[in-house]
Amino acid sequence: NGHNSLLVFFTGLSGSGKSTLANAFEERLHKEKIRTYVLDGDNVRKGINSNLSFKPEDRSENLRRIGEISKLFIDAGIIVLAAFIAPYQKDRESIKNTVDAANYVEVFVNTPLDVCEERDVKGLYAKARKGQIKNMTGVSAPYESPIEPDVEVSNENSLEESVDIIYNKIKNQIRLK
Ligand code: GGZ
Repeated sequence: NGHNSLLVFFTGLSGSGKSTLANAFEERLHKEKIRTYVLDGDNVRKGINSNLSFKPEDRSENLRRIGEISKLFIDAGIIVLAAFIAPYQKDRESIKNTVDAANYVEVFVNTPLDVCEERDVKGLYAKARKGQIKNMTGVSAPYESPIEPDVEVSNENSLEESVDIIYNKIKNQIRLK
């Protein structure tokens, strides 16, 4: 009856909808009685990673720790849903190696910058444009789009559609074992 544990890693710009999607996907898994844990900026950057900034080296260290934390949850039989910008391909690859490629599903939340910037939920883009925040992804720091994501969704998909797309992608992985 056990299921394979996994890391479903949501990458995309600030405001792309990663956390919203991770939380909606979690609800879907709970309906199937699957145990999950959501990792995002709210519980990781405010806690264990509160000493880290948005410089490239600190983003890498943020993501290294997220990979190691995910590995522990996977060992405990839990499906991890992680929502982080993760702008560098090399950091995403490191995470994939840490948890093992077989346990890693990459979801590219490909909402364009202009849409994210239009939303600007936290006002960060406006501040970045005025030079009040440095290293803002998409404005003054890079975002390297995933080369071969396992799943790609965007603002053109409804939340329900996106959840279905991801669920269809992983359903075989979580039922076999
Ligand atoms: C990008 C920033 C920045 C800068 C603060 N650049 O939309 P949010 O607010 O709630 O989520 C973003 C979060 C990004 O943290 P991550 O840990 O996901 O980034 S990374 O994977 O690159 O380490 C955003 C907020 O932090 N935020 N300053 N300069 N996002």
